[in-house]
Amino acid sequence: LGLLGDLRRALDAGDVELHYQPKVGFDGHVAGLEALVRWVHPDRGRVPPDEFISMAESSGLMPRLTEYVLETALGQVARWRADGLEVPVAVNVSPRDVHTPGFAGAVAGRLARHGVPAGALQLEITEHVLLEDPQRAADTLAGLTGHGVKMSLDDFGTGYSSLVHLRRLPVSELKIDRSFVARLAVDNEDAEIVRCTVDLAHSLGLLVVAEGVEDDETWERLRDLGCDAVQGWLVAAAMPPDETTAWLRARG
Ligand code: G
Ligand code: G
Ligand code: NA
Ligand code: MN
Repeated sequence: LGLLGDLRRALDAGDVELHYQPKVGFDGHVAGLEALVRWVHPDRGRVPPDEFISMAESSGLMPRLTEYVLETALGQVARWRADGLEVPVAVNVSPRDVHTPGFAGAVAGRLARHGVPAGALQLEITEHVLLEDPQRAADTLAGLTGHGVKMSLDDFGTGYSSLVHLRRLPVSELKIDRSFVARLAVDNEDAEIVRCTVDLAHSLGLLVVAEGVEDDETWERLRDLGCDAVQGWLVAAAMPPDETTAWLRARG
């Protein structure tokens, strides 16, 4: 498959981009930015992330992709900080990464090299990290939080979400999957699911971010349900670095 080799070369050449999507509180404060990879293939054009991420996952290229994303994101965070913009950035990591021996120490090393405090980095994981070797995963996550890195549980509510996972994972934030958020304003069951998730998360001391917020009505419902922050096209889509800088400055 030529696409895999092309991705590997693009990573080596620095031809894969990160875009950044804001997470914003209901009072307007910027809680953070999520880094999202973007790859424009020279012949095929834009390749959907879902496509090349699952390819990287199944082919063994994921550690290289994550290393690239962490390096790029931390470099950007360091530049923003030097310019007085102190916004935390979230990087998505895959189960494969969490099971890579030495991952926690490697992340700490990268933070140190970039002169970025651990509190400026967040890692988004999914419950899939507990599928393979829950103990190894728990140890790695404990190592990361021990270094001061904040963990966020992504796509909550999809797949096989369970309370056991919530209890076992040292996360400080829970992201409600956009499949529940999308029809929140028109579907009572989705609204109830979101309400229960917010209450559960809060009772466990977690912050709640709703993904995929596209309209004002959904924003208002989430605010009324006590959600802490939103992410979605209503606020901003993922933006290239320069546009993100301008967006952050315009926000004050
Ligand atoms: O914007 P969007 O199409 O980028 O994202 C599609 C999917 O790809 C989402 O599930 C998102 O979490 C995932 N994704 C985006 N960027 C990264 C990344 O850098 N690493 C990993 N592992 N997943 C990512
Ligand atoms: O799995 P993860 O939650 O990281 O996926 C994020 C995905 O959701 C990305 O593909 C991103 O581009 C997309 N996304 C972000 N905001 C919105 C939104 O408001 N609506 C929709 N439909 N997708 C969104
Ligand atoms: Na994510
Ligand atoms: Mn998600």
